[in-house]
Amino acid sequence: MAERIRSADPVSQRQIEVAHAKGLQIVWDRYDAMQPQCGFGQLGLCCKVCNMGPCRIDPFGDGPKTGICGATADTIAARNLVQKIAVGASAHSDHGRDIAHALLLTARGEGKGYQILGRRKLNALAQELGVETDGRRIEEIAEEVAEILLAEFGKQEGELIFAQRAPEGQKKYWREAGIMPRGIDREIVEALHRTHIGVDNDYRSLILGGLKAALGDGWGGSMVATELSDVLFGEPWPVRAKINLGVLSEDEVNLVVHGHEPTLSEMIVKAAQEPEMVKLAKENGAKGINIAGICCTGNEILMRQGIPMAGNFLQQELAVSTGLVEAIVVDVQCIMPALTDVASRFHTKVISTSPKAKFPGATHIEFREEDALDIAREIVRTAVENFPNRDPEKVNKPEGTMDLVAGFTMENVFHHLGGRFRATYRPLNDAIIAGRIRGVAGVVGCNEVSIVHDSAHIAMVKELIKHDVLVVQTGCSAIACAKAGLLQPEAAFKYAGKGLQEVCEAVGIPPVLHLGSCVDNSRILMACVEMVKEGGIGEDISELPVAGAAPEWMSDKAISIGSYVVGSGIFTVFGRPLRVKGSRAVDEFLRKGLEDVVGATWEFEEDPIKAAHIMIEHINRKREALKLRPMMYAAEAA
Ligand code: SF4
Ligand code: MSK
Repeated sequence: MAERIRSADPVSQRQIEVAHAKGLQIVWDRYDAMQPQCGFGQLGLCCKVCNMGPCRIDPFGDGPKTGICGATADTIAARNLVQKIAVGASAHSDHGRDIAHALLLTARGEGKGYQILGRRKLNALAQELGVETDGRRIEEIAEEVAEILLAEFGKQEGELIFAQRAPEGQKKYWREAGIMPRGIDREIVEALHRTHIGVDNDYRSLILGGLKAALGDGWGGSMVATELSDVLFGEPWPVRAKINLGVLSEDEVNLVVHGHEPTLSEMIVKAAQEPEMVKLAKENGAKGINIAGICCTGNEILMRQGIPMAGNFLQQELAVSTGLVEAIVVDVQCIMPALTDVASRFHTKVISTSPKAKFPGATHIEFREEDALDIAREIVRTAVENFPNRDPEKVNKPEGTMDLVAGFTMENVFHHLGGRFRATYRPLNDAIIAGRIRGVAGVVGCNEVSIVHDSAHIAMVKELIKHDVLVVQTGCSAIACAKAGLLQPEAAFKYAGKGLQEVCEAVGIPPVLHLGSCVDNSRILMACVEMVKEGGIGEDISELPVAGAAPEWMSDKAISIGSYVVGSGIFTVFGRPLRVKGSRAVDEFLRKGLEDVVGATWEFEEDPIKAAHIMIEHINRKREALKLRPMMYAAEAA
């Protein structure tokens, strides 16, 4: 029987067929086996908050309209959503805490192998935080910066320091709605407390509580993660690299890093480059050591070092199914438990490293920042010594890679758009004002198995750039579009509208900019701050001609990101709807009611082309409100 098309990426589609030919059960098969999925769960109407339940509300027939305790569909749907926001915000924020901790140890000389490589960023942060720099060693400055930002997690009162970076208009919205985050952890705990039985039963109040926790992620946990990763590992700079399963090498040791935190992946790259390790690889019959990334830990080392990417979320099992992977090293988030099962069919070792994330069947080599480089060496050695166990009979080398440019940041886009002597967002704002660029869209988020892998990301982004919308990306969405060739300067001539093409050509950038990992969505917030500061296209973020989207989202982190992006005034379209459709009130509050509260709303649209046009219409309305000129090449673009 012919294989169903599961992926828009031909390399992945071929590998799915290879995996099936090998008799492997992978994510698409498990999805099929799970059908039909529970409609109550999909509508957000199943409650398991207390032990009198589970309760489920019947939205259509004569069944119960409240839970046993009397909770309505509105309460249950909102409570479920808030729990998801809290989980997503906690994941990002715990990541941010780990980076701050690694910086603190490094500053104190206790983080073996790390160096403070981002001096410019450190000095800028020191200035912002009021840390004295004159006559002080870089380690002293870094220690104080890390201590101040670590204290943001446990802060009980006041307002988050980085939230002060937002334009006054946004801060006014937050203060008036009572959702200005005080401390990163505090807001997550409070959001969860609200969802306990018999606490917050007003859907509006619940959702605002969720937004407060999410804002603590975007302007707190995630922003700390991004800023301090830049301090510790250096600020990214545009870099060319290769992407897709074809980066796995036939004659080298393939060590795949998967997860999210750069503290480990950076050290693995370092260890793999050491001459003794390369020598060991040769002694074991390999030509060298090939590190490749999956998901965001890959994005981190791609952005800073141009390390190749093997793929995104739905490609993790496919990478193992090549038979080429000596070790897949995982830390936290988005790692399928099924990996160990697929790996057991090959010589591949799954190496878990986080005390927070253990996997039955994996080899656990626990990571500690204090011994980071030694542990990374042990992991690389384990992979290298596994090379002779590779079974050529089981190897299917995937063909196909794509070139991309990654490594854009709020600061260096700034540099690129402004030119060396005009470091300013003026050229971007001017291009928007003049109607060369319609606006800017952030297209981010995961893969989701019910959607043909990567298809929605690629279709949406092509439609946006065709209509002169500059696209910024992070996470698995960036990986999807990179594999389709959209993250290289040449893509402007192939796919972009004429106005965007002119700007890309003048500045030398692709029409789609890779800004990094999931936590680096904070770079998108800061780019919006800079656009407001530069002037002429809105007094606060909610007035800018910008929009956000996550067409293939699936994780709780994506829900937290969507929440803080909407909460920060950016209209956002998700592909499949949030699980709130069982409550018309909650759905309408998210899609309309939030406009008055934070200046932006959500929309849900599964068709990526329709979704792109919803974003374009939104951007057009913002342009009209700002009385900007008509688009220069509107006729051609449309
Ligand atoms: Fe049922 Fe209420 Fe308990 Fe939820 S909190 S499980 S609706 S009794
Ligand atoms: S990895 S959260 S699948 S983007 Fe950041 Fe990708 Fe989504 Fe995980």
